[in-house]
Amino acid sequence: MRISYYAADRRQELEGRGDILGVVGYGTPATWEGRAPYVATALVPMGSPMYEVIAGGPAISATREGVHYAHDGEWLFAAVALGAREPMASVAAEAYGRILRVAEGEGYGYLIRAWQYFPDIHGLDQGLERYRQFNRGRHQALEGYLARGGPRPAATCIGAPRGDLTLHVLAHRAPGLAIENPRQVSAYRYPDIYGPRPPDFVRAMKVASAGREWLWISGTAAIVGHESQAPGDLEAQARETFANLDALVACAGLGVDRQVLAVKAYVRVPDDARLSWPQPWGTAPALILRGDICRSELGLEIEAVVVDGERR
Ligand code: 3EB
Repeated sequence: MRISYYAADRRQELEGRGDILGVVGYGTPATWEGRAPYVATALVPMGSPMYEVIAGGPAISATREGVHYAHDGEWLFAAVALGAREPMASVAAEAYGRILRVAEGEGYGYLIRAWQYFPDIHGLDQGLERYRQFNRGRHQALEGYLARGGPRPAATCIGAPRGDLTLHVLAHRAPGLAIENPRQVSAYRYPDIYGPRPPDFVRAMKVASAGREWLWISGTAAIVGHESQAPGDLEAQARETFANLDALVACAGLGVDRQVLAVKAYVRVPDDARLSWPQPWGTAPALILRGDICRSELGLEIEAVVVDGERR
């Protein structure tokens, strides 16, 4: 598995490759000529349009139930886009339902990582914030999977400026190991002051693959316990966010040879992109995107992939 960011003008070289499991576009065109599944998100990066490429072994691509997916015998990437104007709980349930049927049907029955973007995340839908409605629908769709012992994925959920709900996931043939953060209440145990259903995700997922340990870290913000920290103070939010990221890496028990492969940061206000980044986060390939963090008082969220460099 490889994760890389490419400037959008390198599109043609990417479209010809056969090892790509999924391509995620930020500020890029709606269409794609290659075989790999493609998600055109409505999120726009700082700077110029970019493609994120998740590559693996020789990939088989297909479409079912409107889900574009590809798999390489170990990993499956699957993506779906649905109009986001209907009740958000139904849209979320439909998106997760389709993705789960496809992943389980192809034999990749374990969700590792999910990304979900949709517009107007703080808007009201039947008297409840759309993000909270999303959590209701996600939970409904995941109930059977969780009852079968399926682990919640690591996840990111960000408000986009326009467009559809896009949900894309990585699933694996074997389950990952959930890593929670001792500084934070597990999100799936949040009290109901954050909505009738808690968000179904874990703070990070660890997976053994190609002789290495892979840590997929969820979107991570300035939350300690279950409470948002330092509303309105982005520098302080950044410090708490990096402390949360460091705590997750420490808990995951990766070796000293670990390496941050890729980072994505989401900032509510474009000017807030000029943060100072501590090591090891500051030197990794990074994409900074404009997006709405799902709690309106928070201005920053950061996700990452860290790999243990020692072959076992
Ligand atoms: C938080 O920790 C911040 O609903 O899937 C981060 C990552 C957040 C994923 C999700 C929400 C989600 O609660 C928000």
